[in-house]
Amino acid sequence: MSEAKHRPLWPARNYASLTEIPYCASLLSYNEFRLQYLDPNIPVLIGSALTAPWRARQEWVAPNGKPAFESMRSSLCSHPVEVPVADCHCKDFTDQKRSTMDLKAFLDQWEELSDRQEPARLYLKDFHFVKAFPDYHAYQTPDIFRDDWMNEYWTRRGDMEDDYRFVYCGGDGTFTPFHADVYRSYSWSANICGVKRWTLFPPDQEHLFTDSLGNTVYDIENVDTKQFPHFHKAVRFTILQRPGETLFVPSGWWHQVHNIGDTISINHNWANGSNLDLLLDSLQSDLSEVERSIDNLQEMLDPEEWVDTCQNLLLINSGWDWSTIWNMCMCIRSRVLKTMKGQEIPDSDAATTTTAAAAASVAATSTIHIQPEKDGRDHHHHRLPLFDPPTIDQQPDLNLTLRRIDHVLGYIKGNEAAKSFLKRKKDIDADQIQLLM
Ligand SMILES: O=C(O)CCC(=O)C(=O)O
Ligand SMILES: [Fe+2]
Repeated sequence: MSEAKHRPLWPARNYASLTEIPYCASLLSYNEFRLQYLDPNIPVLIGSALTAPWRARQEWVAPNGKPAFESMRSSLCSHPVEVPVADCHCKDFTDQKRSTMDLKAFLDQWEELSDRQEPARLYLKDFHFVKAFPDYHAYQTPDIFRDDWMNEYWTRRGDMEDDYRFVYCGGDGTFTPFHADVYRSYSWSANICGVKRWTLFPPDQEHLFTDSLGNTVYDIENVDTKQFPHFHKAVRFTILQRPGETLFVPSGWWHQVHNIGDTISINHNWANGSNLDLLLDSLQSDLSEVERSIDNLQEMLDPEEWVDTCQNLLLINSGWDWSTIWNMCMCIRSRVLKTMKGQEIPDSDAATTTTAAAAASVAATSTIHIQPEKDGRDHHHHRLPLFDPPTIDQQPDLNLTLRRIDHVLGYIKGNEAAKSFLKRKKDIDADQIQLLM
């Protein structure tokens, strides 16, 4: 057999020799990005050329470098838009207290504070911008980040309950508490205006910032040394992200983010074959935590009820269960197989077709559909599809991708509880169930 078959599916990840977060002033090719940062799971800060053409960089920033409040109000606030906001002065378990408000009201109060040069407390975060403004085209997903299975999967599913494409807006002093991203996904974060100070911690240091009850540090600048006596030993890197710059945040790196001055950023959570093993670990460890927390119930439930109860809780607590990773893998597997057979070549030309046309072309070759426009109308010819599928040269070798996916499917097939759960799940295709036999 060919040597490729025996190559490890994931390269070793080793952070010991890293002395600072690399900065890349010029644009990176996909292969440079994959070999130097994505596969080794190392952060990189990329210069502002990457975002220079974006509409957001042109229309959301005033000549003085502050947010272009008036221009944003006029292009985004012609109708009420409810946005999520966090109160940075109010801790709520591991997060900040969340609520929602109207976008215009948010911009108005922000501008007032900014004019008075007062620190802010409300932070507009996790705003699903593409979902709210599908025709706006504030930015284009950079080529190096387009192999994105999470957003591809949720978009192809059509119900769009979940996507991971966000806008953040916060005044001076707003911050995001210490965390690692959901599912151990990657994130990329592009600063539109303002400066962010990031502190990043390489993986596998959780024991230094988790107490005996499982609580983790909330604010790295205010750590209770009695509760977390070893926190000071954790290796960390601090970096300033300036206007236009984009940070790649690797899988499983804990981080905290502070806004310096008025800041707007765009970010995606994303995942692909390069961190699929880490996603699987993360699901497994979230599940173990759920099982531990209710292990007193196990003897009262029959085995199927026990599995279903744990999966239900996992979905509520962590936003996913076995079917999420299974369905995502199947969705990407089907797209990859079609590409290999030459049936569906993802091409950046797709970006010039209408959403309805993109939906029809995907529907013709896939069992998973992109939903056409709700009103059924054909919306002009300059629309992007709701996600930017990677071209062949914006993803690793497709054979490697298939082997990675099959590794995860194989793991699930070997796990009796996972298998029995999936066989009972209604949203798994009957022919996919065959694969579980
Ligand atoms: O910009 C922020 O406040 C948080 C961003 C973040 O946590 C991320 O991109 O992963
Ligand atoms: Fe994050």
